[in-house]
Amino acid sequence: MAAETTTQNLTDGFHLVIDALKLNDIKTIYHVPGIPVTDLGRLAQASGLRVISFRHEQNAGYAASIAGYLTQKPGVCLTVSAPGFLNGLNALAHATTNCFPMILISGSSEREIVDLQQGDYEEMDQLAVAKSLCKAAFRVLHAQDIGIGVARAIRAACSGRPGGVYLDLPAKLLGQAMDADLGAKSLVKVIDPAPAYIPAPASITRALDLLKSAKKPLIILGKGAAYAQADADIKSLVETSGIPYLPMSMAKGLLPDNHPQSASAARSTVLKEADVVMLIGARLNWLLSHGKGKTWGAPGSQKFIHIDIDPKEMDSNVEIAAPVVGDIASCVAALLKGMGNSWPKAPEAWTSVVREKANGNIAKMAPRLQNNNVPMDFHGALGALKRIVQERPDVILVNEGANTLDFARSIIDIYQPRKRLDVGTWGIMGIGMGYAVAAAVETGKPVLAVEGDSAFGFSGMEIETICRYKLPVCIVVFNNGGIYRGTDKNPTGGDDVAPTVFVKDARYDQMMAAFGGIGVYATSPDELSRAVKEAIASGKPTLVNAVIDENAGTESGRIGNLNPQSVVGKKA
Ligand code: ADP
Ligand code: TPW
Ligand code: MG
Repeated sequence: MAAETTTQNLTDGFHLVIDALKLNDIKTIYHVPGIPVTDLGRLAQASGLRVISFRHEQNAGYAASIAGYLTQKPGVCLTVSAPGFLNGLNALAHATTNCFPMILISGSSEREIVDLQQGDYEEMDQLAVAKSLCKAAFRVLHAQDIGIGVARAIRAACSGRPGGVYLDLPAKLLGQAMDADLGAKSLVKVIDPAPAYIPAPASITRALDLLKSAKKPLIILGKGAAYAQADADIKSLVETSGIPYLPMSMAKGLLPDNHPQSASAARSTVLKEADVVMLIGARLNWLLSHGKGKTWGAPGSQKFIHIDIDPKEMDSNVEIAAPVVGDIASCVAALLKGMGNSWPKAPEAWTSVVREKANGNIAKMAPRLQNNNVPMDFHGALGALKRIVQERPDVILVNEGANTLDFARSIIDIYQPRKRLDVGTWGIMGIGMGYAVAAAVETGKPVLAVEGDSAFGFSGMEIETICRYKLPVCIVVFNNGGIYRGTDKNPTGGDDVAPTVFVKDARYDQMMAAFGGIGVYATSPDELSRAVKEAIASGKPTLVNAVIDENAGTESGRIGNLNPQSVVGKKA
């Protein structure tokens, strides 16, 4: 009897971690089980958290990272020690680079043994390894500190520029007991995890003065703007100003891509000719050619307004004439207020040039998107998918590959915010299935994952996860038999195929069938279209193997120029 009473009044590390997450409104854990966190996953599920169990931690981590982007709450990934931790670490670094809030929680071995390097099971000084790859890293040693540890992790992930946070939980901590009442009192509910960061009024005036002086203004929207969820105000800013805007890849859909002010189809013209460029949640990194060079106008001919929450981002690549440091919702609201009711529209002489250029390019492209060639080319296949997304703008598009990525980005219009998820700042392969799982889990919306055959291979095993959780995900593998193309030859004439080439006529659809999903083999845009429409309507896990002409792609898609060239031998 006495023993029972004692047990009832105790809690332990396992329960405190779960209670701390729940107290802070975390609903889902992306996970791979094993020592020492198997019971943590089980108990989390028993307590009502949704635990999505993956086949590889990298995919669980990518899922957590994009859950953070979609919800503004840290996505949580839970892994085992050393190897599981390292598998998850890639995604943690990715979250940090892309400014997504995420927490990687890994179990770890005993400190006493790790620190003396005595060879524990999966021994590694994980905290030390994680530190340089994330925004913050913490370790909790005592059960009574779990509440504070989780609170610090949440604050670090969400506040300021969002990013990845590592939380190290040694095995011994999880089993540590403490008084249940004291345990409950030790938990911390994080109040206002992402405090508003109000821009200085002078910075708003400076920005508006510069904007008003512009003859050829341009707005560039980045994924920070999409993350900020200030959708109505951003739309209003663009429309009130009448300024042409360019969405970065994941900012597509903040305003519908068929918006008359969209300059996507006139990208090279606007980047070269604009005289004032207002960046909203977009960095002047490689994706924007660092704001200089031949993509842009002559040095000194362009002035920049930069809206970002991180003051260190200002002047990172070029001089910023009007830095506006603050959170995007507050900054855009302040700009709108400053513009008032009689703000002059951007000069018609400029906007009409941009519109004509864009319309001309769109018209040029249109017939190619209608072709029904067999084998399919990128335009025929993507034309079919474009028409489907037009009918179903609620679909979330996940996209990776080289040609498959670049063509899909420019061909498939997006109509709603945060409906396009892709390779992000690093241009990485492998986000596909993790993103697809999290997008379905977090939003309940249908997901369409458009994947190069190489890209798909990085996370393809998670189609079992998609089938297991019966998620409304339709994957289209653009199967051109290799990386960029399926046609490279081994110049030595040896038995090995070229490094970029895969098995001919591979049947990715049969992989899906192996797990009880629907596999479809499609050779024409019509067949592709039928299969994807059915998948979206039914919500059943589906994989369409879309046979693409193996000659159709180009080296590295649109970024072939970044490949270094050998000065000695020419490529075969
Ligand atoms: P893209 O790749 O779309 O160009 P980036 O990832 O380069 O976008 O830039 C996103 C930027 O948005 C980062 O510099 C980040 O600091 C900023 N950011 C993210 N969230 C917010 C926010 N809520 N308010 C202001 N800036 C933000
Ligand atoms: C983690 C390098 C960039 S694009 C790509 C690779 C391997 C695959 C392109 O082939 P795919 O697309 O997907 O079949 P397509 O349509 O052109 O044929 N490892 C990581 N990230 C990157 N970016 C690479 C390797 C790469
Ligand atoms: Mg390919």
